[in-house]
Amino acid sequence: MAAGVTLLAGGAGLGLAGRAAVAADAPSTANVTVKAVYLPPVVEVARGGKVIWTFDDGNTPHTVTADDNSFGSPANGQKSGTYEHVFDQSGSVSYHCDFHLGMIGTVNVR
Ligand SMILES: [Cu+2]
Repeated sequence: MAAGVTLLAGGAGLGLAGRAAVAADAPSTANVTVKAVYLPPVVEVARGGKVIWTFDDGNTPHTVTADDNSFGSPANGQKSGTYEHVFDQSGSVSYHCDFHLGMIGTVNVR
């Protein structure tokens, strides 16, 4: 396996002349804050990467529920703490909150 898989967030530090040809420039971890909306609503991770959602909306519970039900936080909602999921397949996965219509997000897996 090629060395050089880094944990760079965002694009910082790219452009090195000798950078290994890793499969993706996408970060291996992405963070989403769950308030009245998902912030940011669209994130990108490399295949095998992880998204961490942090619930931070006071007494209002939310869920992180894949539209195709391939992943999901507890169905009764979560008010604090985190939920995380590792994405092993490339593609785009949309998700939503079971409690709030229009509260939607997308994970793009490279
Ligand atoms: Cu919600």
